[in-house]
Amino acid sequence: MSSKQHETIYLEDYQPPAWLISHTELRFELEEEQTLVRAQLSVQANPLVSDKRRPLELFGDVDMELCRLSIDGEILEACDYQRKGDRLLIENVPESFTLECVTRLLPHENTALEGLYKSDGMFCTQCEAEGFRRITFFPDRPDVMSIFRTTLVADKALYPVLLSNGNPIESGEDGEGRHWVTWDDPWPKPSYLFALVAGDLAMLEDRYTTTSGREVALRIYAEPKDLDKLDYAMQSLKNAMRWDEDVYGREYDLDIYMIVAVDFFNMGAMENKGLNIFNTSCVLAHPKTTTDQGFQRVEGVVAHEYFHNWSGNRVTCRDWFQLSLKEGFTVFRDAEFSADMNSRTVKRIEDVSLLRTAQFAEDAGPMAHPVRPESYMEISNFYTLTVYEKGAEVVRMLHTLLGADLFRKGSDLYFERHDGQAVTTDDFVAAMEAVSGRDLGQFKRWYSQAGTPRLEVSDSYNPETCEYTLTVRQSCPPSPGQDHKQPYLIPLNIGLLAEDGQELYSGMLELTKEIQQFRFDNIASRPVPSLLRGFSAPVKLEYDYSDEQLLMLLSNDPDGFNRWDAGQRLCIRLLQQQMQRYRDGVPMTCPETLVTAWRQLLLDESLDPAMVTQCLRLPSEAQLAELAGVIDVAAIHDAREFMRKALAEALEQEWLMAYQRCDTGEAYSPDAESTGRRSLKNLALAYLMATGREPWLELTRQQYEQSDNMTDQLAALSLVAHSEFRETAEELLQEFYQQWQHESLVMNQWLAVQASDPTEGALERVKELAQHPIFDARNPNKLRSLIGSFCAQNLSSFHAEDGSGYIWLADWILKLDKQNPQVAARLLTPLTRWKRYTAERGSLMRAQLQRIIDTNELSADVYEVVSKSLI
Ligand code: 0A1
Ligand code: ZN
Repeated sequence: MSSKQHETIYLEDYQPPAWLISHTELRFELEEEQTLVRAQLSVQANPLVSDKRRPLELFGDVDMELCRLSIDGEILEACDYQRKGDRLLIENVPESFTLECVTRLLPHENTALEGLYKSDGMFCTQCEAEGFRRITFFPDRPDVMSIFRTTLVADKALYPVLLSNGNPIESGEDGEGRHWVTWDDPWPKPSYLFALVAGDLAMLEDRYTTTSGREVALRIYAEPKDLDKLDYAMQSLKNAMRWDEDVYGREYDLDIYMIVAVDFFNMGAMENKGLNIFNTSCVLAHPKTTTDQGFQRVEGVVAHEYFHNWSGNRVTCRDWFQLSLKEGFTVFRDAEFSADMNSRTVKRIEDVSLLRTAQFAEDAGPMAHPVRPESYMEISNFYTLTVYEKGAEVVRMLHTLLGADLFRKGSDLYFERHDGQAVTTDDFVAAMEAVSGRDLGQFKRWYSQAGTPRLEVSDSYNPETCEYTLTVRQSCPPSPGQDHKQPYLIPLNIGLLAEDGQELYSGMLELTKEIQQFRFDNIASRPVPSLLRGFSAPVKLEYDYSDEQLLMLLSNDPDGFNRWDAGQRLCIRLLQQQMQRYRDGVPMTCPETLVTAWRQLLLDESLDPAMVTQCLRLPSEAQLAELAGVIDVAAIHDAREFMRKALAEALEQEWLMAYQRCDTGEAYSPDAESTGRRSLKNLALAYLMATGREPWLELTRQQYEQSDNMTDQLAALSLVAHSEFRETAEELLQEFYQQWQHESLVMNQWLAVQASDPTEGALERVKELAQHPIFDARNPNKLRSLIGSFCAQNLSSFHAEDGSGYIWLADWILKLDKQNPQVAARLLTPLTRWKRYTAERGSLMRAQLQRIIDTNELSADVYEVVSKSLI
């Protein structure tokens, strides 16, 4: 059994800090074998806390070596303090004093990638959420904000660049080839926003002038070989800075803004004050090595981290239960930015698709939690789709309910009231209440209740009185620890359309009760309702549409999002019918009505190719799984493959015409229009390949060989790699490897393409790839590309009947738990959903979870996820 007891932390136990740290001075002696950290903290009793006898509580990793501890110059002996787990307590300290602490770190052995570690020879840090306690003993909690001054000392030849937060104020050399730089950050910040970097880095520099005239130096650092991949991130950064001034009135507040790209990183990127650290996958971009999706991710993540400077840094979180205060708001901000830079509707479709597949599945799984969780064992497990994406939907609903102008007034008030403070989601809502004069008490249930609400909508029409009535019933299924839910305040955007598509009404309904009726007068004939326009709330909406009504909405709804959604509803219904046929052993069919509707979309050259692509993409296997009562992997896979092939064959000529139309031969550009054309071109190619006919293999191969950009090359590679043309698949995969083996990010794609190949023998292939020289099990990007893609993208192979996929994943989890618990806990997610699968598979999955929990000394990260999944 797991011998280690992991403590649960509760929101209701929150206590303000008894001790504050006004200033923190840090000195890092960075060496190859060790790093010595000297920390000097100016400590004061918190005037707002009356109990003055509370001991000074510092956090420090259990394995961190404490070399020296002193108060006002007097050394403390071991008997003067207590170390309990990751806590260090000192009793009877004066009202105000200087605490000095020296710790010894071994960054080169740090494989967890939290605290100070090495990535490809450079030193870097990751302190959110609780990484600073792996650097020194500190009140490592976000409501303790301090002014930091940091000196880095290192070998000048190996680490010519020494960076930390704020501005460099002094530097020098100390003989023996070592140099030092002191950085000063004038803004008080919580320890999770501290960062340092030391390495041999190349830099792209630019400038930005804020509206009020502040000159800001923009510097993006990377390994010298990647210097040519930084322009897009720089342009995105400047766009984001301008956008935040225009849309939120927020300016940058330091003289330098730095981004550093590192290859070893647990997440996407980190908003450390003035010194963002980025996963290379979220900052490097070049047409030859980066896909359109990659470009969009860079733009979005650069903006996200920049926006945190206000929503997260200037106003931060009181405690980690409030994580969505900064993350939900910042995701909403970056989504709106991306919508303004590209196509608004396409961005919305992409975000909603992610929410419906992954976040809804989280809401229905054992780790379901509210946007503001009530308890956790390991906070790293709560950097979730619920906190980020559903949190962003909650902010979006406030925007919808208040309207853009009041929302802006509310955000102005929030920033003004709380600048320099660590606050709660209640404070955010209070600002919105103050500017709108509304009571948002009921709305706050979105923060406290978990689960995806369900809206059942029915209607009636009286031709004599011309009255149309919508009846809406809301409910929300139970989730762990919450059996009964109270009704939510839900903004429901709708339209009413006449049968010829003319819009009779459009507006927002506010739902507050379990059952509510809305009456519309003067409606001349029975309308077709267009419901939940723009996905105005993160709910599952049910209404009994006929196929004809969906087809009508697909071609006529003025709301682009709902046009797409109508098509998806129809496809889902048809796919579910095929799944039933599959189970009944009856031949599957593809209705002519669908073929006709798709033909129209394909031939209409006036439509936006990006939108057409979204409409002609079948719902993913993951989404069909989320919608299923009991997940039958084989039925989902076969029904979807059947439909893909049927639509491929029925529209072969049209796919070819679309391909040719979009294959313009223009030079690569990542703008929305060209991206849209490439997306339709590659979708058409995918359908052509789905026919299994040789000429399309030739066309795909030609595209592979002739394309000048990674989007087209990778699309062609993955089509061939996932096809039955195994010989060509092997050949191209090998060729691609030869061409790109020195580009780490491209190799991640190469691994992911193979890991998601559903054809026979997938597990054997991924096992071999794990032995391949380019695979590095210490690099989270490589783990995500191979293990993550296989388990989450390749459902039919991962869920092989004999359970071999589950055993393979559990083997990895046990190995990774010792090395990088955060990544291990994340990769584990697919196993935790065992209750959703058919009985045999479910019990095989459960058996592997049991095997994991029966192991000694599990990390809190993995223990929390596994133990909650087994309840
Ligand atoms: N605040 C970052 C996310 C992040 C969280 C934890 C990390 O390390 C374990 C790293 C990054 C963001 O929202 O971008
Ligand atoms: Zn964030």
